[in-house]
Amino acid sequence: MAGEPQADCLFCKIVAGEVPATVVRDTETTLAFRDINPQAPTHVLVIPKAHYADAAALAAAAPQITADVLREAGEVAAQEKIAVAEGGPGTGYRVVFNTGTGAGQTVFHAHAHVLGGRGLNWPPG
Ligand code: D5M
Repeated sequence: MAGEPQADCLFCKIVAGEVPATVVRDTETTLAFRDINPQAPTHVLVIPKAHYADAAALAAAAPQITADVLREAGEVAAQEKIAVAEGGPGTGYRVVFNTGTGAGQTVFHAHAHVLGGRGLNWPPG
């Protein structure tokens, strides 16, 4: 059920401490940890501790936790010193929710990718 821990979910296991992760921020409702396969010098995942399959399910069921995830994405960027509003390549950051396998989602527990520390192209690949 949405919001309840899922036995077969990798990120629920990270929340439960059953799978190790390099945690950079921890709040009552969210956890932020380094991506195991970083695509940029800073690549941190921010997840709700409660289980929702993707960003849309999270937003539909839990707007406050959605806001918590977005606020924490900004806090991660500030902590990583990439939250530069006006600067050149390598400053600023991107927050991405891959949603659906066709868009690259591989873990079906909602997560925001926080990417920065290098130039980021637009449109993304
Ligand atoms: O993003 C899922 C991301 O999760 C992907 O970038 C790899 C990352 N990942 C997978 N396993 C781990 C562990 N154990 N720790 C940290 N990061 C992990 P998606 O948008 O679903 O493709």
